[in-house]
Amino acid sequence: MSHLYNLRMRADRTEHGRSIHISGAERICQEKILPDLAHDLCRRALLHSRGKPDHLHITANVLDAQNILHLPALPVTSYEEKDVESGLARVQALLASLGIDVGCQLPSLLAQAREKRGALLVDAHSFTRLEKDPERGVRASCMDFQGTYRSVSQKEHFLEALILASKVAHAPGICAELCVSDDPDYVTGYVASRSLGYCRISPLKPMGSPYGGRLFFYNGEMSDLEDCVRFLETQPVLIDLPEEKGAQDVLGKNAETSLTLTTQAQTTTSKWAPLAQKLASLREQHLLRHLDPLTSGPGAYVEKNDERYLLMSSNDYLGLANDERVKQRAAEALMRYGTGSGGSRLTSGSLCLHTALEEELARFKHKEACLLFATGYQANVGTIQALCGKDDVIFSDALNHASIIDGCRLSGARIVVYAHNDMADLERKIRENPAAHGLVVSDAVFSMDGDVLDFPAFLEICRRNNLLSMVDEAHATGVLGATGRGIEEHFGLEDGADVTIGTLSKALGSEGGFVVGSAQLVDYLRNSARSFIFSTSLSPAPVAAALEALHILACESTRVTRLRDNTRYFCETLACGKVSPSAIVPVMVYDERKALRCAAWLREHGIFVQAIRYPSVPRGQARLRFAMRCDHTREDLQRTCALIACALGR
Ligand code: WAQ
Ligand code: MG
Repeated sequence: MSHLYNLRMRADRTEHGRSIHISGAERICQEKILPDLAHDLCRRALLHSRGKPDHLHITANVLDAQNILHLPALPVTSYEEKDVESGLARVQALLASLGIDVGCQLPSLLAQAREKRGALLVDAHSFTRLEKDPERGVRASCMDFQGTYRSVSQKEHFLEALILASKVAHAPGICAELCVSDDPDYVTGYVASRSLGYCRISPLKPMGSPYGGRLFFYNGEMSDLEDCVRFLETQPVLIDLPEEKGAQDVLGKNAETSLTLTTQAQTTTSKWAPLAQKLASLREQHLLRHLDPLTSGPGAYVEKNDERYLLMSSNDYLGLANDERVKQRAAEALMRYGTGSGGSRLTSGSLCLHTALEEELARFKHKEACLLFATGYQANVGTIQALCGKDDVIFSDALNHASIIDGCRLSGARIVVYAHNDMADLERKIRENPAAHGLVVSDAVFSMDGDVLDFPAFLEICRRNNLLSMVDEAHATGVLGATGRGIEEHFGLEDGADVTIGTLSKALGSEGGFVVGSAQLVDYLRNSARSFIFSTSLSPAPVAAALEALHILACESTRVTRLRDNTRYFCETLACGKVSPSAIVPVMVYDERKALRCAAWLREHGIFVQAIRYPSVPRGQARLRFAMRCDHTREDLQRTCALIACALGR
């Protein structure tokens, strides 16, 4: 006779003499699938976002099939909140509706629940702790859904949590449960009870935070407490998932949506199903992004509510976005010309300010003419689309910015991607793909790696093959060259690419993009770049700000020198092997989950930096992307380097 087993997996790691929980899971299964299931759970532990375990424990216990309790799954409602604060307010309101008034104690309760293996068991009125072993907490165990086996090597947060919550809600004396995931890249949690059902709430913590926890609220008699714990820990339970959804649906990839779509909030919105499905799938893959708004403008330090952070990931390299003179000039333009330009450049939206800035930019870049765009993205897209068509070939660096890629796609040209900054590969690709008319396009400074294009070789190859050359100086303007003029100055060249893109939104502290080149090129783009023609022109304030920023840059090239000194100091202190030629210093972490953890840890220690992951960089190439500023002090940089070493070594 085939036995029924309760299979459990537990994984942890010892850090500084303390055992850290990585992952735990359990299932109830037939004997014949026990080996496969054990294999799946092992894989899950080894790939977990909390890092590699050094202890992996698998147990399987036979269950008494007669003793199994069948319970229905709780009905599901979803709440998408705008930020963590609203998420926590939702938790409070739901608990209050059950007569559990956590009020201002919520943060402290969640803090106590952190880094526990199990859940806190607390009195629903006084919030006193009731667990026998406060370090371990209480673990709900011995539960699964009623259904057939399928591979589960990725954690299915929703399904597993729903099963656990459905059991817990039926435990004697438990009146509610609160859960926040402890996975750094999963920010959802829930409040559950028999009357409320399973209320999923997102977000309940900032992206990247490794802190989560569970609380079981108890309102039974103290004499019955042991029964409650026994039920939670040992009563075998199989949960019947809602029947009308069909087992396949519930167990398939779209388990999340198929359940949430039937909740009261969403009953009539099936036209949104594809979108909800996409969101659910991003969430499952830990790729859902959240905004992280600051409460101050850019500077060496920034604020988020009452916290202060050293800003180590801003493109405001020269500290001009918050410069008093720049702001003054922008304010004057705003008062004089108003807030919006009210039209595209070719209709009524062209001001003398726009043409003044175009002349200044052309002079600064040693080119004949300039054309402004509303953003750097639009400058790339509009220019490439106007220059190339379906009979042309575009040779594009493998690591070019998304706006270049989108421009290439929109043009309809054949796109040939060459290996990153590999001029031999570029030559080879050109030979293999002869084109009557074509364009070679590259970033000057690559935004995720901080390296600089081999510009002399690039130009020579374009010239020899009679191809248009185009370079995007988004991260080069104000950064490369003694006076910040860019990649030409960096290499000491007299002449540059046929087409040069720049942006006002990085070192120049404003917003907008531009193209510089020959007068003929600019005439042509003015008449054919769709993103130029069909966009409202830049409003007066950012145009005036950029004019002032250019003026300051011309008088204060020490800003550029300081930026470069800071970069050198930072790289040497980090001892990363080489000094970045730009102001971008990637610290490679490789593993996505570890990168998220490092960034979260640095955030807790006052450093604002982003973990860059797929799809911004290839999978397995995750990194912390540091960006220098000229106004960072040596102490700022030294402290950051020391903290990075700690974060990576943890
Ligand atoms: N019993 C009691 N507490 C547990 C158990 C258990 N079997 N397993 C985990 N915990 C505690 C422990 O303190 C963890 O740190 C914390 O709960 C969170 O566990 O989309 O992923 O396994 O609707 O990270 C909820 C939202 C996800 C799902 C829950 O929990 C959704 C989740 P995690
Ligand atoms: Mg977890």
